[in-house]
Amino acid sequence: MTVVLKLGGSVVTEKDREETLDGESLDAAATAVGNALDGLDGLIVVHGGGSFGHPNAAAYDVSTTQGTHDSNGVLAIHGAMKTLNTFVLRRLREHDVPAVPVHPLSAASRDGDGELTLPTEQVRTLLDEGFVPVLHGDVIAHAGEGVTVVSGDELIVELAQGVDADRVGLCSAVPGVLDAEDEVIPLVDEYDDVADVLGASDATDVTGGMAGKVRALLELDVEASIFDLDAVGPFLAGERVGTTIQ
Ligand code: IP8
Repeated sequence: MTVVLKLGGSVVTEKDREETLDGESLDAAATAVGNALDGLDGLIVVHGGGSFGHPNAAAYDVSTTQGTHDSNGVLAIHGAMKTLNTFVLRRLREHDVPAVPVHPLSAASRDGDGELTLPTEQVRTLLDEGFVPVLHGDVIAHAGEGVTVVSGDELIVELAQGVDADRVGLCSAVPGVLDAEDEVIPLVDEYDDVADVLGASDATDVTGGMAGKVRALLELDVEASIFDLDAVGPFLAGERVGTTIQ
């Protein structure tokens, strides 16, 4: 079983305090990954930007569609994401996960229509060789725009297709897609059914919050799940948790 797991930026960072790690949550996620690894054929981890990527992207007015040609902006956003990636790698490696970094800026691009291309041969080979590739939201070359943001949510869609993943999981700050009474909606198969309850994100988020996640996951051929930190272990063990998107 090959799994793509995204650790949301709001899980692994303090979303309201700039460039601050949520070390406890990251450690809990890394522990769950370390415990589950033997039961999987392959695992790719992707993490979001949280308080590292999003404030820097906002400072340079960069989103997934609005770009910049300012190399200072490229380095500020990419540098913050690399710093966060180093923290994530370190925690995973402390739990005996053979995690290695793959930086989207060096691999992915968008054409003039904003269409994303992410080569996945290197990720597939890393998986085959027993590594756990760890990617992250980033800035990438974008024809006509300079660079724009690529979100972790976009990456998991490309990766799941590129490596033919069996399951996709997205660990967020909430236990799933919530209805008006804050109850988890177990299954979403139509965006319009949940459009009303998908509100705005509570902190600077240049890539679309929960609505963007649901839209991205609905594009997938494989089943995807949205859940919170407590469910990472059960998800990796094969259980149905949180909201299933199909
Ligand atoms: O948190 C965004 O990734 P996301 C990354 O997965 C940047 O949307 C650079 C803001």
